[in-house]
Amino acid sequence: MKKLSLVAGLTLALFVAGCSSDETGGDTGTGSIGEQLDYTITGIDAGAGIMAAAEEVIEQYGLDEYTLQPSSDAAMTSALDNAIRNEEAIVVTGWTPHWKFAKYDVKYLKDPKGVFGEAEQIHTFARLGLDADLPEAYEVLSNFHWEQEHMGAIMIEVNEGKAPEVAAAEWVENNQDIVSAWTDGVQPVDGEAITLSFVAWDSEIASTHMIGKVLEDLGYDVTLTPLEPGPLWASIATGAADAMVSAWLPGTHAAYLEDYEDEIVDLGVNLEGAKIGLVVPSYMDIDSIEDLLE
Ligand code: PBE
Repeated sequence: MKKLSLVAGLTLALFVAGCSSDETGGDTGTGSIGEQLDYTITGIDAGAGIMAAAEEVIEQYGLDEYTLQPSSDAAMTSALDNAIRNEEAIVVTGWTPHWKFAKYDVKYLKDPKGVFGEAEQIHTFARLGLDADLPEAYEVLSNFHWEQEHMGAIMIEVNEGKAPEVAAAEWVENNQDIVSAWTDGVQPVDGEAITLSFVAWDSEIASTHMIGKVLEDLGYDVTLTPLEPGPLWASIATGAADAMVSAWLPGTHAAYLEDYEDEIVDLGVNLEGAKIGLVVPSYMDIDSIEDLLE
């Protein structure tokens, strides 16, 4: 039975692949890669680290004719969705973990000059004095460390339409073995207020709602505040927010860290092996950022 369905699945896959190349082959357009792309890189919010990195890529690879179009995570993924439906050329600023790699057949363009850097880690940062003011939260936030697949599981649920607080709560409930490693031995609290700031990137929506729920279960009155990237870092430095779990280092947010280093506390890495780059649908016949010059 298993074997049969595998064969059927393969046949279907071949059939679909066959159809699409017959019917839509050439829809990626004629002309140079640049022309097909309208010399546009679809970006996200202007203050995101990946936008600064992509501007650097344009400069270092001599992609002078290209424009980096700012938008948002939501607008970028909807442009990607639209292009893939029509099998058109598109290049976006992309990162991992992100549900787009589960949902679509997309690939990173190679970055031989290494402008986007190697693997990134996501760090947790707190405001000065949080350890004294909210020691239980400080401990949980310091302990917080999870895997890409965990963040990915919440992201996919949210992408499929679940409210972030619901997807996060379900994940926390179903993964008490992981959560308890962060909360073991930490005393419950009695309604103290804590504010976590974040940016509405899908990855950070998932992580912030998840850790917010963990703190709520411990007894905190949790407020989640969405901000732009600059204000996110400033909120921790000024103490307007207590903590954030959205700092991509060593590369993506290096400039923000440099600005605020002395006014914030690094509670360590909460996720490893993150990555940023330029992402295209796999049907595009290019492999490297250099191919954008073709
Ligand atoms: N990101 C997701 C962010 C960090 C998290 C890659 C879009 C950025 O570029 O700043």
